[in-house]
Amino acid sequence: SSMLDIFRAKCLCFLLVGGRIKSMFYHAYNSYLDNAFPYDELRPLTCDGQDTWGSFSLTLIDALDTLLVLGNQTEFQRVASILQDTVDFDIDVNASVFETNIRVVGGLLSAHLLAGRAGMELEPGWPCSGPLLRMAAEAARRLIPAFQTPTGMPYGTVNLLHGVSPTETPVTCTAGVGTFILEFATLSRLTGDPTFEDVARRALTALWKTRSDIGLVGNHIDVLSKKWVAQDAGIGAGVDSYFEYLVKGAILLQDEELLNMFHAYDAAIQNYTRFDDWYLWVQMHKGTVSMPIFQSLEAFWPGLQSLLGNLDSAVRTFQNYYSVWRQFGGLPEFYSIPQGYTVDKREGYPLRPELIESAMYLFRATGDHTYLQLGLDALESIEKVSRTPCGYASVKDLRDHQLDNRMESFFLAETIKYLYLLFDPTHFLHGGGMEGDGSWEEGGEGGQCVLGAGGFIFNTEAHPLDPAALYCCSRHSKERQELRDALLSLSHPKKKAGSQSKPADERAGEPPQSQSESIALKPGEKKTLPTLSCPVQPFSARLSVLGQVFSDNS
Ligand code: DMJ
Repeated sequence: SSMLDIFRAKCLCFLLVGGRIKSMFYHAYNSYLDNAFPYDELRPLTCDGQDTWGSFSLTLIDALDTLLVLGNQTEFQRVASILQDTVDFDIDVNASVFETNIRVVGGLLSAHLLAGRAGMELEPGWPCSGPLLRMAAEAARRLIPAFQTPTGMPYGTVNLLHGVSPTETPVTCTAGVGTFILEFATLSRLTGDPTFEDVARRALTALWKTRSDIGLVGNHIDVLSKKWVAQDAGIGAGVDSYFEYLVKGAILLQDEELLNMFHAYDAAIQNYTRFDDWYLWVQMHKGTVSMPIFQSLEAFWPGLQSLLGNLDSAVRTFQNYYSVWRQFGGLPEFYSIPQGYTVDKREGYPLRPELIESAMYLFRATGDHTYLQLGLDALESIEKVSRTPCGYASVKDLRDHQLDNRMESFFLAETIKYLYLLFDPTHFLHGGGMEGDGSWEEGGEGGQCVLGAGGFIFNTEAHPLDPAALYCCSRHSKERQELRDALLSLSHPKKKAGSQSKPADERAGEPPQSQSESIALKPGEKKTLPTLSCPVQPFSARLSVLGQVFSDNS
């Protein structure tokens, strides 16, 4: 019956609601282009633009993949080439390492991975190379100086041109340390350059070691001394996406260590912070309640729980959060649980996505129409309260519907994307290939990467990443490495090389290595040869490559 529910939902709701969500998107998007581009954000009350998180047309980068999600290939193509021509990371700007990663690196990575589906002209070697991937790597490279600390935990801010300022504060929030593995491992595995994944893992390991005796982490840490500067432990602001990335990193990278870390944290979180399916804030060493509040950022948690199969708990917590939405027509930044009301100075709703994101996962998991109802409520309130003649404005105060002159880029990247995906449960981004378009293969001779086959993992800014692409490209880069090792051992036969480059006779008796098996094709085996960046070549072809190398060197 849940299949039937999904089918009905698609037919009835999607036809009715999908168009309204698209209109919402284009009202905001066109206003940004007309009034704010090339600034980072639109100011929806004054109809102009401003730089906020850097100076890289942030809203356009963040919104790019949403264009494709809504089916607009031509605009995706146009914008992808505008960005290639106009965005420059060689700028004297102090940028948030965290925000630049999740919005810019994440946005460009997803656009790169979806470029084939968007009908872009692909360079040979895609998805293991391509202009958007190079842009993402370039942006990430500018963040790397922040990680050069004695602990490996990054500073929160970096100057994209000059690196970390000598006067920079060493205090970073927990999420600012632990929210890199998805983007950085994707970069490393697509490009073959391990640097990104290495720094992200080093930061994660360092953070893990700082947990308290009762298994909790605080809110802000000094990345030089490893001292916890803010000791509130919870699942919301300052921490949220650290937990999200342990779970999603485990899924994307098939990494049990990350999952084990999450499970250990989860045990402590459930034990010390959960009360009646709310999650409170507690002192990280003692477990005593420090703030009995719910924060709107925490609303991602039921979605994350559903990814782990903890549906009962997810459903109950979602109900709590949805009751707050119904009370105010949005989620206030802070909500006092004992008082059942907003908290002073935190009455705003900046058009955040988290509750809609959880609704999307929970509707997929349960088929329960409660989640569609939340989607309709969100659509109605945002239209009614936030719509202005040139965009949608953050709500400054949910009590009187005063507005702020800001439209954060995540409104187009996340809020609208998740809303659309909630009502389109057979969308290709949900995976599963229900309509036969769940996977997509590179065309032509080099068509070796089957994409989308394992579904997609959304980064914390709702940019989808494709595990199949990571797998495919890292396989190819391992093969490249083997080829390099083989070349080295032939040109320096006596030089001691790594185990990968042991001569063939020494390898006899060892279990066959699947990587090398895939390099050498059996005689007569039919396998189309990929491009140079995917060197799955028969042995004879490798010899000719060797020949070229030798003659070049001689
Ligand atoms: C987004 O930038 C991301 O979702 C981040 O994880 C939290 N803050 C905003 C949305 O609320």
